Amino acid sequence: MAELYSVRMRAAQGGPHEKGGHHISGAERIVKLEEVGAIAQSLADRALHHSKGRADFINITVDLIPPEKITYIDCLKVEEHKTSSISESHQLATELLQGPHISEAAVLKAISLLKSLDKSMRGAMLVDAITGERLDTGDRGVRVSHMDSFDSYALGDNEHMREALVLASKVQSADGIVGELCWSDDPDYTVGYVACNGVYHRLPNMKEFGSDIGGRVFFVRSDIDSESVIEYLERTPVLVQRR
Ligand code: WAQ
Ligand code: MG
Ligand code: MG
Ligand code: MG
Repeated sequence: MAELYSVRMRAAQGGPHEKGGHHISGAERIVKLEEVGAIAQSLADRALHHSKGRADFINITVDLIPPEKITYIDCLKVEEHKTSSISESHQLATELLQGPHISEAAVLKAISLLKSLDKSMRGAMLVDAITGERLDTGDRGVRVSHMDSFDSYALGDNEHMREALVLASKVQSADGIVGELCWSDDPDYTVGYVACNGVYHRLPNMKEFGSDIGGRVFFVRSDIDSESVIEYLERTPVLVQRR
């Protein structure tokens, strides 16, 4: 099998993230050697032409993934929903997520955590699926990385959706994660989603048009060791397969 490389980009404005720069964009792919150059170029272009502003710091990292380190998972099933307001979307998100594994209180807590952000985080919050208690520390959040789809173009030509579906599929495949809530930080993109029970529920009107604040919450089972979940999400290479 051809050797695969992880190509990852993160970009900020006002200097690097670790020196207080404002996060503009992050994206990544897993590709064959001969695609590395073109993908690195397209990731750099994306950071330089982003609706959140032009990056003045761009970091691109490339590393080889040994084939035996890759985990293959199935893509979530997609369901589309229609709503006519933000409150209706948040209400529907709550109904879809709540169940035996996730309490209504935890979802309401998660929505209010996302709504009260005054700037977007780079990663996701971890929230206890029953109590709603926030489990991650610091303000970076958990950054899901080292994932791509086998056949990315089969997932459609909406880049936001393709990337979100890959990320959400990896997140739901983690042992101990039972749900996710997300909306974009891109000011012109108000579609968000919730994921649970093998389904990616697409929801319009998840935030105000023009807002550059978005975020993600991962709902975690109380009995799970969050360090091993974080290790899987941040470091284990995953390729998502069409089902
Ligand atoms: N790991 C964890 N959290 C992340 C990651 C990541 N790799 N990337 C982004 N986030 C968090 C971070 O807080 C961002 O501010 C927030 O999520 C939103 O990221 O049409 O585009 O990349 O079906 O702006 C969803 C709907 C689009 C797609 C989501 O998110 C559809 C989107 P964005
Ligand atoms: Mg993104
Ligand atoms: Mg899971
Ligand atoms: Mg974004």
